[in-house]
Amino acid sequence: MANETYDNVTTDNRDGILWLTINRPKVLNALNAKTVEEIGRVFESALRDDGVRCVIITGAGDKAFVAGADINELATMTPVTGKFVSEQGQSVFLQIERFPKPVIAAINGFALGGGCELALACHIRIASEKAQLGLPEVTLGIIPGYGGTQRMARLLGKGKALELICSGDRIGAAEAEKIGLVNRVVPAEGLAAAAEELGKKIASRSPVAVRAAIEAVNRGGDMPFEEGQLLEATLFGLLCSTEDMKEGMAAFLEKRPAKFPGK
Ligand code: CO8
Repeated sequence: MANETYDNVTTDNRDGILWLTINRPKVLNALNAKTVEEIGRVFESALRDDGVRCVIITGAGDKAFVAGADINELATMTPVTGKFVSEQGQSVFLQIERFPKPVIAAINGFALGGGCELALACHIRIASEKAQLGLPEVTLGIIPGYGGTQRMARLLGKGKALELICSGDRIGAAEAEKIGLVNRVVPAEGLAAAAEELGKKIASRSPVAVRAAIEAVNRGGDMPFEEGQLLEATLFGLLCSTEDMKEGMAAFLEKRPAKFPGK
């Protein structure tokens, strides 16, 4: 991670919590193709880095998480480049969703279009009370292209997703929490601490168990129920062979905190 250089994002590993900040504040952190490519590289590098236990994604400045794909770039797209750029983003966002360590979106402001889709790809979303979320693509004559039609419908149900996607409406943090689009809303000044506290808590749990939980929920959710249950049982069985399982059980029985080796 130390050798990587990025133009449009910054990274900062604080005690195993990797902060990934989308850093194009002049355009409210809009995602151009280069930024999406850099996000992908950060995750590739974080995957191999044992010093990273959790990733928190946020936006630079106090106004926006990410205000969408970069409309300057979108405006020049042809059918061929549009499909390519959409697929490139979909593959990076899938990399985030399938990341084996927890990924938290700390939504510090506008999370619109591709920005809302980026938050949807994260495992957990915490929003500042100043956040505004939405998928306004239809106001531009397009639809979400970074997995938003699929993830929003799976998270909120078809009816609510179609209302938001087809109206293009922005909603505030409180409404987003009410419908389940974000897990929790906190005061703006407490957002970083809340995200970090949750990240640290998850990082203190068994890494192999957390990894299996993410896989069971994500992959299982895309399977018929019985196959999802089979995946769950198989992962459960696998965990019974781990040092983490032995340590977790022993620590409970010995009435001490567990120290998971992550194996
Ligand atoms: N792209 C490029 N520039 C942007 C974007 C964006 N998404 N959002 C804001 N900016 C720029 C503005 O143009 C402005 O630039 P300048 O200072 O040079 O005029 C600067 O950021 C500040 O923005 P505003 O002055 O507009 O700030 P306001 O506080 O008045 O408004 C809003 C903030 C409401 C967020 C407003 O900027 C806005 O509506 N932005 C666009 C939101 C949007 O429509 N996002 C969806 C884009 S489409 C998309 O994300 C598709 C994703 C899938 C793509 C898949 C295939 C590639």
